[in-house]
Amino acid sequence: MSDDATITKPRASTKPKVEKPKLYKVILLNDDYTPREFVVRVLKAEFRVTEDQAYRIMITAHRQGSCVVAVFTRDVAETKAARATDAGKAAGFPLTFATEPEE
Ligand code: TYC
Repeated sequence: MSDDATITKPRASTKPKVEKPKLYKVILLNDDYTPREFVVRVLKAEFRVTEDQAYRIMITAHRQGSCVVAVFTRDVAETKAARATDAGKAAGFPLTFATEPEE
């Protein structure tokens, strides 16, 4: 063995082996044209919320301009937002669901 050989002791790692995935919010945006009942129907179908929860989310967006529907991994959030927005478009409404990373 050479003189300058150094032995490094392995240290206990503090880095988690499994990274937790970043989460994304799906946000419902208000508009002046989509009927309230239609918004409720889309929320129930795409996000599996109850009538009561869907109504509260819809009325919050209606009054405040937007409302967080739920948080998911990026892929799921983007897919659900796109599907829900497409459901509005297919019926001729400007209903929009956006996504945004959580802090
Ligand atoms: N503002 C719409 C109306 O008065 C209803 C509505 C609520 C539309 C929430 C979109 O995200 C929305 N018919």
